Amino acid sequence: MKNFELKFNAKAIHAGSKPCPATGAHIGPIYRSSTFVMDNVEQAIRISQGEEEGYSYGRFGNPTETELEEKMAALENGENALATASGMAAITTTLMTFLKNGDHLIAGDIIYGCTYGLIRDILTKYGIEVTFVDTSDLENIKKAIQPNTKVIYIETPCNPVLRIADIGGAAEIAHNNGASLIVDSTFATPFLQNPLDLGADVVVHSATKYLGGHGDIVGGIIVSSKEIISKIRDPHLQFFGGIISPGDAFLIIRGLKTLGIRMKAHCESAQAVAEYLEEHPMVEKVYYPGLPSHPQHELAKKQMRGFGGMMSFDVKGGFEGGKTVMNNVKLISLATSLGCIDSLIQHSPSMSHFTMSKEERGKVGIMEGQVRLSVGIEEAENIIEDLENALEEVKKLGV
Ligand code: LCS
Repeated sequence: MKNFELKFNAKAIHAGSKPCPATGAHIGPIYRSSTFVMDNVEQAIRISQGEEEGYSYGRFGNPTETELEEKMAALENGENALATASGMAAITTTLMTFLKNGDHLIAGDIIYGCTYGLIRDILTKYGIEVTFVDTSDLENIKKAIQPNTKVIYIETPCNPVLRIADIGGAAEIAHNNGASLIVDSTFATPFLQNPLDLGADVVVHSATKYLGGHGDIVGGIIVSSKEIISKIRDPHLQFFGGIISPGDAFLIIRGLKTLGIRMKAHCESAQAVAEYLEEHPMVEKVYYPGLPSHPQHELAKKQMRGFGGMMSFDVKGGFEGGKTVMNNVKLISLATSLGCIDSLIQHSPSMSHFTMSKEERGKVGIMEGQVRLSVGIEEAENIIEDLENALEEVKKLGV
């Protein structure tokens, strides 16, 4: 029989998943168990010393978690993966594995607000030096390199203004200077980009978003080489303890099986919505990598296989204009988070980026009235009709 290479959906459905070995149940069970029974003490010793593969305690690993990790490793073309309690657990555990007192970290100046807060307030407390730069220009990264730079951390596309960083270029700078590149690829998902293929050392995701896809779990994933994952798992995740629950791992596994078809629908609707908004007289600016007006549109075309479901836009009338849109949509929910099957709208300064001060946000162009839209898989016509009605209310403000 000839071997064949699995395409994205086939991988998402089959990688890591198998029927229950005990009962033959088609869908593997959720292994709800905090500990695992040993045959004898000799086996307990072999497992604890890594001489035998096996499960011993829930915080060290669980078969449902393994199924998720194998699936994500396959989708990101990584050797191994590690599932965590949240995207933030994935990020903190990875950064704490790579960095120690006296090291220097270069991070994007526009990234998810809690990641920004973690780096600015917590890592610096442990003697880690930090430089925030606009990572959409490789020159800024080059200029920030110091002899003690150990990590370059980028988010691409970035939250909330969808700036794109050149993953291959950033990896080259990192590796020429003895540093590692960590990429938060939450907005892209493995359907649209594979950072490890472009040279990144580690890719992290908030699985709460597109990977789960249905807004019913909080989780995170780290994908990398076997060696790096094993360092992050043992001892860092084992000691920090931010593991995923088996029930949440199961829902992410289920979500991943339809990631490909969902992402296609997100991309298609988002492109139509972005084009509509860009033409609207009450909208000042649209931030979406699928628009030729986006400053890194060409890079996005090269590095990604589509432009995703996320966008931000500035409404005429500043805060009043943006607020009027967010308070008048009906189909779209006013809620933070993103990547759900249903469309969500939010006020970035007060919701996803509350940890940044007004001055910090102002410096990097997160406008006070800015609206972020996570375009769901509803038909674009309906999303546009909802926005049209809300934008009519902005016209009435006379701005
Ligand atoms: N990375 C990115 C790019 C994110 O957008 C988020 C959360 C995280 C990491 C953290 O993941 P979590 O721990 O929440 O699973 N972004 C959110 C947002 O924009 N609104 O609410 C959460």
